[in-house]
Amino acid sequence: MKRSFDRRAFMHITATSIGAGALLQFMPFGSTANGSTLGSLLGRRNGESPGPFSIVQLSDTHVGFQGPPDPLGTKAFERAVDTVNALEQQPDLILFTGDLTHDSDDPAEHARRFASFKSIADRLRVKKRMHVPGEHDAALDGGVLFREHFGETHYSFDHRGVHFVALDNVSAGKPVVGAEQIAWLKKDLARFPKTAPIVVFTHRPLFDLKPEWEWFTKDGDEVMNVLAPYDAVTVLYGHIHRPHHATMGTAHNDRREEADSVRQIAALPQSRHPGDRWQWQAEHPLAKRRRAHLARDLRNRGHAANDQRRRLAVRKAIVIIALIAVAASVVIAQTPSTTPRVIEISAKRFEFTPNVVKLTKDEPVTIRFTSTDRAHGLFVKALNIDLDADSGKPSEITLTPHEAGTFAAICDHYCGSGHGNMKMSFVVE
Ligand SMILES: [Cu+2]
Repeated sequence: MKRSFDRRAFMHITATSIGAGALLQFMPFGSTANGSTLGSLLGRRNGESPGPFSIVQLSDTHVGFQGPPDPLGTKAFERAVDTVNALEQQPDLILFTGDLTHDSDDPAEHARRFASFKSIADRLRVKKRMHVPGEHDAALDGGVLFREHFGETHYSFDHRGVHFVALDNVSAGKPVVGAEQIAWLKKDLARFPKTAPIVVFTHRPLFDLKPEWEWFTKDGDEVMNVLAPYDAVTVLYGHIHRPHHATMGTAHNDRREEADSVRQIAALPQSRHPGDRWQWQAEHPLAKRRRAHLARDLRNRGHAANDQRRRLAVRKAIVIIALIAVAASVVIAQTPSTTPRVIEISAKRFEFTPNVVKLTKDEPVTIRFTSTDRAHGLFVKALNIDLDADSGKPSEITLTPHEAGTFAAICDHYCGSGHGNMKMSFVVE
């Protein structure tokens, strides 16, 4: 018999900053009729009855990084361990959302940093600890050292009736989850009813928080589409340090980071007013995807969404996509067939040459991207530039910018500890 459940009946999650990270409290509403029915169903499936519990999320400990502007280094992590150990009610489990270690070009030194992370973490009273890698742990060696210490980079497990999913969006070297892992996720979730509470934890945000700072996951939309049919999904992530951090990639040990990322979850519903949505959508054609995505994201965080409004929003998004497609084809049809100007951009650790490129509005141009040392990326979401180059392997794209402005470009292929500052800009006039 098919039953319909109140989507909010089962699980309520509250997040509190504990200075060192975030304390998340899960409260099943077993006392309501719907809540207890779902609770016993999940209990049968998982062999474990749901009950109230708490977890702690810690992130970006960057063990091995020491020096200005972060003189505390691993001491900050040691303090976090003390803070969690001092909690009167110890959490059931601790989730680490990546960048456990700071990378080193010397694999032996990086291995020592993993060992050091482990010995500090072992002082935690909570023994059930789960990890996902950050780009500093796994982007340079494809996750080899991480696997040696913690096992697979993506996996799932159940705890007290909640299904936890660890996703890896770093070890490909780029901010992607990848088709193989998405197929695994689909299969993993297929055995659960749509009402099952799910917690996904990963390093980078799965939505476009700030793509120009690499605060996003390229195929995050595809992941969200897999999660969208489920009614109670929470996504936890690390990676971002603070909302207005200008020198991302350096002040790594600020433990407030986690609380900030959780607070963003709490703050996001403000954007749900239809007025905000439309303003946002009008800002740039590419924002339509981001907006449709955010609606799903919010819904997945357990906020009740009005079904009708949601359907309407989806229809609007489809209409906008269709209109853009038509407009684009008209532009293509009218563009005279001239050979576009070619602009060469060369990359090496950790700079682009040139680092400012001027483009003319409505003039087609070919960007040819080369590297003189190792794999790098050139990524500007607003201009649709997404190129990769390795030594001796250039790539190119021809495009026509239709909007004036300055657009920041990043290297989105993790290339070492100076990677976070590897930027350039395109000025369209
Ligand atoms: Cu690079």
